[in-house]
Amino acid sequence: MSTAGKAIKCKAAVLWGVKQPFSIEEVEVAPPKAGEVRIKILATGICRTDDHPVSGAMTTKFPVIVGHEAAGIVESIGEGVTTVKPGDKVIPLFLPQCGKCSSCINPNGNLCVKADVTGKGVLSDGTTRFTCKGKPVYHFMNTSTFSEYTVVEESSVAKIDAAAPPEKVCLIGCGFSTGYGAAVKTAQVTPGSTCAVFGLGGVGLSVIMGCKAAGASRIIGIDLNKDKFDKAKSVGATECINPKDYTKPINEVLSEMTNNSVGYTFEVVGRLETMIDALASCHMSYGTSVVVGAPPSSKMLTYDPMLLFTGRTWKGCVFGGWKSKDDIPKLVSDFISKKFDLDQLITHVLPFNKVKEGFELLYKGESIRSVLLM
Ligand code: COD
Ligand code: ZN
Ligand code: ZN
Repeated sequence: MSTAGKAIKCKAAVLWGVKQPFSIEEVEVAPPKAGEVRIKILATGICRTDDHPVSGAMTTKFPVIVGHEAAGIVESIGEGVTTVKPGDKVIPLFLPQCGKCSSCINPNGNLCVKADVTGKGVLSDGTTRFTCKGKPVYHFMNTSTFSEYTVVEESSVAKIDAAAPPEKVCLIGCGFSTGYGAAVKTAQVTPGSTCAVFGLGGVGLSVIMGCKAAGASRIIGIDLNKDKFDKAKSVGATECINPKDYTKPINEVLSEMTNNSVGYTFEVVGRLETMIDALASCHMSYGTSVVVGAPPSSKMLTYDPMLLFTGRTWKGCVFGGWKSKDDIPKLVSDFISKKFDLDQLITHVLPFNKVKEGFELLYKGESIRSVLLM
């Protein structure tokens, strides 16, 4: 029996407040309104940002359903939707692409105005599509994927190849693309170049994969935890160093190691100190440094402007610089044609009701990415 046009009752992980545990609840998911799409989620990854509403690092309205890195199938569409249809395999987009705002129109922009950066938690008409125990439940980052069904706007969903394995390509919805794009799209790493990647978590590993795909000859991984080195080398780092093993500043260490030829550096830690270290470590005249890690909120940094005056380029990017709706289908095709391997990033696969265990693995630093199967 078709569910189109009717509310669907299903399981979702609901957060009732800051520092509260995830609670698996029965929720009601309303049918999509005009311009909206209801998706049956098949697999969703756990990203650190999903913990921000729990810890209070990100302002959200409660109760809320988080989750923003997923793959699923379109269950039904609202009036006027043309870019997806029921049965299509899709990836929800935490960074929408409306196609009309100034970022979307410019070939080099991707931070669409429809992104929910302030945590409004509602769709365009100002309401939510979820209810639980008679209360409205808020959306998160336009996606809310920790639910068997979710409703998103058409600008927040991309159709992908029907053959794509959801339990792997869900990572293309956030972590993988953020790192990989920083190298291939934002920095545009050139063949034969030397790259240095600060921070070897899942996003840093994805940066390394991007540098490798772009043909870099040397990729130096940098982390305070040497346990991260083996994985970094297996995804493409040619060598790894720990700043704690040196007394000299890390930019001098890198310059000596490479005969002063580091073309590209990436900050994938999210700390002010490493942002400056990464900037200082790229070549003074032709180097480019990309800030990938989200900076701590309301912090300013001071740096020597001579670092820029001499010729360095300092850039940042959200979601790797990709235009989500256009580029995600291409990244999925690249995955299917084995341009990169996502298995290296997926350390744990758990059933959806083990969401708490998934977060425990993240807090203990035991996982790179955990994927929940619905
Ligand atoms: N020097 C070198 N390495 C360090 C240092 C340091 N001073 N301090 C910590 N590290 C290492 C840690 O040992 C760890 O290995 C790594 O840095 C960080 O890795 P993880 O596993 O904590 O985190 P990731 O890779 O999953 O994500 C880190 C980011 C900073 C990229 C992430 O938090 C972030 O800011 N993402 C981008 C923001 C964004 O795009 N958000 C939108 C949707 S999520
Ligand atoms: Zn994320
Ligand atoms: Zn837009």
